[in-house]
Amino acid sequence: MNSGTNALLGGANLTTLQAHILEQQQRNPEASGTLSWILSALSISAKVITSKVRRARLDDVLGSVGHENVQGEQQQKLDVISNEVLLRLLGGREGVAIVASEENEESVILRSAGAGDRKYCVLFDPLDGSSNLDVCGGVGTIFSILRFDQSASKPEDSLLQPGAQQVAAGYVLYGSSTVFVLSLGQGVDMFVLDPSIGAFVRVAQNLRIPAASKSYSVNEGNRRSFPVGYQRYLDWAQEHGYSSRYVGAMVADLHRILLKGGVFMYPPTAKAPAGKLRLMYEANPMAMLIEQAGGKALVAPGERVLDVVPSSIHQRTPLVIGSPSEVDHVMAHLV
Ligand code: AHM
Ligand code: MG
Repeated sequence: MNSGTNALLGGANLTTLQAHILEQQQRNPEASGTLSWILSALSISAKVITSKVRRARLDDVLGSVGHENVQGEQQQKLDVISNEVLLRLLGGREGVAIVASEENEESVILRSAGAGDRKYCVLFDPLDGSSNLDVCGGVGTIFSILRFDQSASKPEDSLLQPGAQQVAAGYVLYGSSTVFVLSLGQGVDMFVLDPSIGAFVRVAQNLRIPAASKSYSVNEGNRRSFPVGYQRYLDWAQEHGYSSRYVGAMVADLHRILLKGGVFMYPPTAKAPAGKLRLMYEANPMAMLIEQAGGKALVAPGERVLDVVPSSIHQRTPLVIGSPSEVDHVMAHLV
């Protein structure tokens, strides 16, 4: 490669998400390529959703369903559109047995596996924090991939596995750029969508979360209905010079925490006594990513998010997640 081409590519080591996935596949002699195809569907979905998010105001797909755009067409909300994009693209991949989405009450059984087939279940929140869209704030897609369990008595039961069994997890943040963060269980890698070439380019490998940072992220408007331990923690943090940062879209808040450190919490509240966030497609994938980056994700003192055995796909959970020392500080006030 000559120096001109090199400069054009921003250095000789340009690795796309696609190439990264193939690299990982080649490292595993047992890999059949099925998971790579599923990840490629997620990568294409992220590009399609990026273009929809960037045009949301122009296409008048903000706010609620059931109104017309300037051309007099009925518009669907962007989270419904994002859901359809993911369902369609994942539905076209032979290796996907079941998909479950925040937007669908029931999981969608696409195909059950025959003996010897290696198939997967994909769970996702298509557009997390979508109310942020109305104000041009960051929103995200979160996904979790589990092996399809052939021994489950009903196909849906195959989904009810603890997060520790996730094969892969990731999120896409549609912010000032589109970022794809992925873990296949061996660290966390980050990719940025280069709009000029239409590809996700690897920008960081084996990300490590800072061990500590004096920053917490919580909806403090709910403070008076938090269990008393969280209120004690907030008093302590404020006495110790902590900053507060809260976007209101978990993907954006946790992306900041992954890179800069801190702790994110969604405790039980009067309105959401079991917590607001969903275990299987919000807390579990984020917990896998943060743990893989050296952080912690707990439901309560000594209780890892990833060890919770789910009883339903839409179940909620309290969540304390982020830099290991910061999660420990919260937990010290909960006991
Ligand atoms: P959603 O899946 O309906 O978008 O809700 C999840 C979002 C998270 O992204 C965010 O952290 C949280 O809800 C914000 O909730 P609140 O407005 O109660 O603070
Ligand atoms: Mg959500």
